[in-house]
Amino acid sequence: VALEGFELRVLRLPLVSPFTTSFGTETVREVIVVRAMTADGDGWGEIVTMPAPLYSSEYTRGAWDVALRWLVPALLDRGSLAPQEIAPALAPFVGHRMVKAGLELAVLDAALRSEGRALGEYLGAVRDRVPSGVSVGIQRDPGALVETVAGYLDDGYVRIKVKIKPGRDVGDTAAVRDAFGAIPLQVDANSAYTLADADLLAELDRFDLLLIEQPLQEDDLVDHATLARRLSTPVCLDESIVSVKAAADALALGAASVVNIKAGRVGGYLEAVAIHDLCRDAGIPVWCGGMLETGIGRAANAALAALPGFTLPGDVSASSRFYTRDIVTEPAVLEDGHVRVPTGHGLGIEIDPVALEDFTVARETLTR
Ligand code: OSB
Ligand code: MG
Repeated sequence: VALEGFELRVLRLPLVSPFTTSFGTETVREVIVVRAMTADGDGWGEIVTMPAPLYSSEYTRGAWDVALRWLVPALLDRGSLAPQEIAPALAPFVGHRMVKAGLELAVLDAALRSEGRALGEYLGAVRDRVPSGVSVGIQRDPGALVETVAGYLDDGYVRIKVKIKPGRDVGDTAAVRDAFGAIPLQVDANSAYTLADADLLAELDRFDLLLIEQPLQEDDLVDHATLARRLSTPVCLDESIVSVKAAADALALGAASVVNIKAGRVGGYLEAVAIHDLCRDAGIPVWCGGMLETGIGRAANAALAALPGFTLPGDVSASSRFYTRDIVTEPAVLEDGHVRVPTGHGLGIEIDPVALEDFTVARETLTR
């Protein structure tokens, strides 16, 4: 596609309720929305950084700076690029994968719209809807957690993921298991533990969890392998899987028996497909993670999660899980515990221009 410019906006979308993890609490989703302007029309993407570098080293102000100072100019210098040429064009710049993913998605959307193709079909989707899991933040106490989970089960979510941290792990998990019996249940520690906590984490084995997600640090691959041998609960990696190379290393070491795939974390939807392919060949189940996406990234995640290797329900929830008002005209909804894979051209979404404007707090445009 012939690139004419990129418009970047910082949006602030209020959350329906605070979202607390082991690394912090969010009450507003601050996110960067990308509009790729091409000779064949616009495309939309989303840079899923958070305001502070707590989940990963990336953060919104840094993403904004590196996008406008380096990555967008590099793409505009090239002039015309196919979607699969975006990642190679940006490869000289180290890291900043969420920024690369957001820019690539915007160009992908523009290219596929102009070709009249849907993202799902392009990526290799084999389903028209995907099972929907929900990520539940740390609540005031285990009783409040049970109440919150009950609401999501009522909504129809088919899998519950509970956020844990030291002091809020075994008790919270026990409360949910005791209240709801044999529901599909997993936990996510967001790197809150060390190998010294192995005995404590082994106490979770009695809850028959689908998996424990990212108990240790991003670069603790060997320690994750050691922990995995100690636990009967399958170890799933999120933060550690930053590329197809990192995924291959993790599998070779025995550091993960399940992989969470997030396009933002790995530098784009095309890299995400490569990780899917690697894991599928290795017999490792994968599922689609989330970053509290707006309707833009949420549509793309549904398409990705429809690939054949995504054999576990993902964090692909309805827009209403996080937002009362989204920036797309038809936000993702929960139907019988599933989210539909969009079939319209590109991402299959239309931006609600009024909502987009209402949530915008900063804007910058670069043109050729
Ligand atoms: O670890 O999966 C995570 C949200 C922000 C940062 C990291 C994570 C999460 C979630 C929410 O768990 C997943 C979602 O978008 O539903
Ligand atoms: Mg996670």
